[in-house]
Amino acid sequence: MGHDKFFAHKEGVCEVLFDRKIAAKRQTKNTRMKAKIIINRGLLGGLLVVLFGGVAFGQLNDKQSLPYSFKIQGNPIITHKYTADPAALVYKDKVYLYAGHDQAPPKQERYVMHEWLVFSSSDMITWTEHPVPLKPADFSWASGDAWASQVIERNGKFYWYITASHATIHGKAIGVAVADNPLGPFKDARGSAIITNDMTTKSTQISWDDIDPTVWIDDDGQAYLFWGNTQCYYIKLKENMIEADGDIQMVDLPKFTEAPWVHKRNGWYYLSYASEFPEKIKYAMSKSIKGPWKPMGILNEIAGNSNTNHQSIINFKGKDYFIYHNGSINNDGGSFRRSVCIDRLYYNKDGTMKRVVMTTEGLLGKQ
Ligand code: FUB
Repeated sequence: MGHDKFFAHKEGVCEVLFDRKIAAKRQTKNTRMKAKIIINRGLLGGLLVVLFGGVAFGQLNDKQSLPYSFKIQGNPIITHKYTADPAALVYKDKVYLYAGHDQAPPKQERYVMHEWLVFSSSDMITWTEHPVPLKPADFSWASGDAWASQVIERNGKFYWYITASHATIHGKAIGVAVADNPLGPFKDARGSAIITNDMTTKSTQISWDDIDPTVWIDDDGQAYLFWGNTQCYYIKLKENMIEADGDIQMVDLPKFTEAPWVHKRNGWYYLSYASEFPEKIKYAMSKSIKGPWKPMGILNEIAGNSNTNHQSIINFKGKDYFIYHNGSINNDGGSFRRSVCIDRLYYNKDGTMKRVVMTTEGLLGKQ
């Protein structure tokens, strides 16, 4: 699948045709596979397993009163509502998982995302969903679309970099909210977007290239904001974390689609990102946050029943985790009703990352 089709998918009439084709194809494939498994194993009413992901039997309940605690049953980890674009923050002895809420009704093949969600856990097995911490409506300049985001802590404050549609400047934009607590309340830190579409007109004319922010604070205290779609960009942030410092730089990554995520381990910087379409996660490594980045290939294959794939990589209590989304919730899961999953991530001795094995059992499986 080329990028042209991806463009079409994001805006306009072709979007629906293109995605319906994929959805229909996958639906048929999944249905066939499910039937086979049932016949072969005689597991009527039992556990259904599909390639690349689990079919969850959780009770979808979008109106669950909050806070709400639950224990994962494998993958996806959240089954009472659809969640996408996971971004995890390790703070003190907890993981905070921020995600977009996929609210498209069944059969609607488009993103409907009016809010971001937050979940916390001390062991990655039992999670609590907290009251909705942030919505595009909390940004006076935004007109909607709670697309991918990331929260990062600095000096006891929590900065939440978000993607939303801009109300007056055509296209997607990046904003930042701030809070004294990882659970919020968060409020717009600037009253304006930090990056808008009119700032990035050189390498692409698309209006959704300013999405998917990820922030890294380097050892010398300099913070960097990376983002992009089809072109990966970065900019330095001032110490206040809410203003850009200097010009926008471009990162050269092969077949970059979106979803950059930066992390560091043992002196290596890692820039993982969604590539091609449907998306797989690739990554690049560097000895400097400014690059050059050496492409290292695929980290995670196409995630089941979802044409996007969006990752978050963390180390928590000494173990490494790959957090992503797929479209595996039965019956209506798909590219616009996605679900967050977690599997273990492993490194090789030379610092390269082993390809992720997506599992239905997730963290309940053999580790
Ligand atoms: O969820 C909306 C968009 O889809 C995100 O911003 C992208 O990363 C893709 O997952």
